[in-house]
Amino acid sequence: MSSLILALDVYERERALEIARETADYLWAIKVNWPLLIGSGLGIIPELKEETGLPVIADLKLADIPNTNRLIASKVFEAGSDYIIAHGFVGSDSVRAVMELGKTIIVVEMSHPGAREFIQPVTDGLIELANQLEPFGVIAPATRPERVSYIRSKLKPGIKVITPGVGAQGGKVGEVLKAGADYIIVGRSIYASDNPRESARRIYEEVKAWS
Ligand code: BMP
Repeated sequence: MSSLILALDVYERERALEIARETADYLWAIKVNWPLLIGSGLGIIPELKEETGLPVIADLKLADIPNTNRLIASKVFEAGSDYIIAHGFVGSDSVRAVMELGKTIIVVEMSHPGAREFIQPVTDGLIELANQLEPFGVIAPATRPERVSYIRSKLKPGIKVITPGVGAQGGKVGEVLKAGADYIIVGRSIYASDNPRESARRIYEEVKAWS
């Protein structure tokens, strides 16, 4: 089974469906974020599932009070999303509101440089939150493999480590898998390349070689 997740950050429905179709053979799941949801609407979720047969992760990075998180997550799970990504820093009640409705991934540390300012100092608390709530998985930064190892070492074994930041942000497949990542998220290096299918295939082969 593939461990590659495509971050399908395009606006247009047709383009999203075409890229999904071309790359599906090499993917474990497709991640949809605000660009695609704003550009194409929630209806893109069941369309992607029907087109590819793959799970869909809605990367909403929910960060609201429990009631609002619940109002949003219920519609997105109803639309067919298999997983929702939520922020942990808003507290366990807000995350629990999402987890009660479906499989959830908690952000414990982000991949961009600015994550060092506020998120990294609270990563330990977010790991503790994840260990207490036992979500499907957590987000950890492929751009900092040493942090992926650290997060993996502190997390309960069953919780998956899902790592964005490979490719365009500088993260390397081999390093992040060696550090303990279960899944790799790749966006621009696939969807913005001249040949998304070939780019997905190459990354898939690299993941396979390191797994
Ligand atoms: P790209 O490979 O083009 O950099 O895309 C990465 C994807 O993962 C984007 O959808 C981004 O919003 C998401 N992401 C990230 O890059 N870093 C994080 O810490 C968390 C994310 O969800």
